Amino acid sequence: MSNGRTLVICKPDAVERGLVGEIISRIERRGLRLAAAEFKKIDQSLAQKHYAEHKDRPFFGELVDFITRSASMIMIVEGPLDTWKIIRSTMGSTNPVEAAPGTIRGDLALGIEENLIHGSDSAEAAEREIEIFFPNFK
Ligand code: IDP
Ligand code: MG
Repeated sequence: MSNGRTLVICKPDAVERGLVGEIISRIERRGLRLAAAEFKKIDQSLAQKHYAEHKDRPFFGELVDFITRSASMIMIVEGPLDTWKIIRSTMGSTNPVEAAPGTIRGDLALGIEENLIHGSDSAEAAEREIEIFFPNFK
């Protein structure tokens, strides 16, 4: 398994607010690179598969509605070992109120749901999520 690739999504709020360029720019300036990208509206079944770990959480229905409401920018990001960790530290905490200044969420978001960006939370999750969104990527 390669830790050098991870899945990143600029969520619908990022596209709607015109922050996709800013987010990609921060990722690139950190020293990471895009390996694949697709701009599309995520459908219900893909959203449910992607967020399966949260299916019993009270906010699951809202989360699926949010992630499917308009287009997202879905990307494979490449870098040195533990790229998923580098992305997670660049993103900041899930709740933007707790996210450190200098992180994407800490600088640009306020909502716990509308927090702009998804990044895989382990090497195993990265592999699983890349397979969901880019099944033909080798
Ligand atoms: P992560 O995106 O930082 O990995 P997760 O716990 O995996 O955070 O949650 C997935 C997504 O679900 C979050 O990014 C956010 O959009 C949404 N979410 C998480 N917790 C809540 C909540 O308490 N209320 C509403 N939405 C939430
Ligand atoms: Mg997560």
